[in-house]
Amino acid sequence: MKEPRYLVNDPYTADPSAHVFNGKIYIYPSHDIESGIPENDNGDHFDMRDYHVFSMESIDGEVVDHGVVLDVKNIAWAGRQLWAPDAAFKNGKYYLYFPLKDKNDIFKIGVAISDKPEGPFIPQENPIKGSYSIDPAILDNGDGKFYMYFGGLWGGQLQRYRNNKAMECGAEPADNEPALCAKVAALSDDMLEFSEEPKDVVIIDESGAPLKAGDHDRRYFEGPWMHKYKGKYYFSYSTGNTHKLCYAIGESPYGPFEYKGVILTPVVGWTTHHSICEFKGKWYLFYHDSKPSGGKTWLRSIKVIELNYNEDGTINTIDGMI
Ligand code: FUB
Repeated sequence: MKEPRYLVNDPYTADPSAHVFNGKIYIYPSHDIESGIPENDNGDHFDMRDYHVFSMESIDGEVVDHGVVLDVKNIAWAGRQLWAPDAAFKNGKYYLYFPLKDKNDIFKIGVAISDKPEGPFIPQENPIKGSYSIDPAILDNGDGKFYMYFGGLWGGQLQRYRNNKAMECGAEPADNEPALCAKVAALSDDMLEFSEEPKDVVIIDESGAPLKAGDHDRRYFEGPWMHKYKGKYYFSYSTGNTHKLCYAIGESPYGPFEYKGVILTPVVGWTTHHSICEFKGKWYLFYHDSKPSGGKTWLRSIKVIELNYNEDGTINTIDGMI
């Protein structure tokens, strides 16, 4: 697969989290809509209200839309904006994790449960205790343990927190200070809470120093993903205002992770958000761009392309414009 494939033409979709369940690929994306809200750095124009789930039996096969699987009006604690979700499977149940602003306009992370990968999903009454910011991504570590990676700057509100506590007035650190980090927390056995305080996902450079806040080409912004390849932990993410997908490699779910390079160069659109998934012996990058909507940053379309590794475990960079 040399060329990317757009997966869904209608509705607009973004932030595709792909997993293989029961031998099929399931995709859990955001559902973009035309909200009419002007574009701003707070992301108010991303005013999404529900989720669809999509599945496919082969990478070039039919993409099935399973319809609305969770609606904001059925979430008791909801304020607004259902952003990028992810899903996990454990002991016969499927869990959908989603960021949503509460009634005070503060992003928290919720969880909803289903017996089937395609939903529908029933939300819990309250968000996960101690959760904040956006973009949950779940690692099934294969040893019975599951970890959530999360966090996103600016509209995702991560800059408002230090040491898991909200601050009066949050901003990114000065350019020469360590960058803010994504967070990671192990999940409880029932998958419904954190079993520990979230920890920093530290990305270091080749000298072992944490990336600096001013290093906009490499520092973490949003959209975390974790996958394992040949026993190593690959943490990948968006650099936000420099519009790249980058990756860093570590020895454990907690890192630290050494910066290794760019997976995807900028796409048409502002946001870049992805997942990485192995299916039938090949690796794939799921991502989105705004080409089909003519560049409207809030109306995105999900795509897939094959991902290739080199012998040394580095990833070949993909051109975001193809
Ligand atoms: O889709 C809304 C937000 O845009 C996501 O949560 C971010 O990762 C960015 O893609």
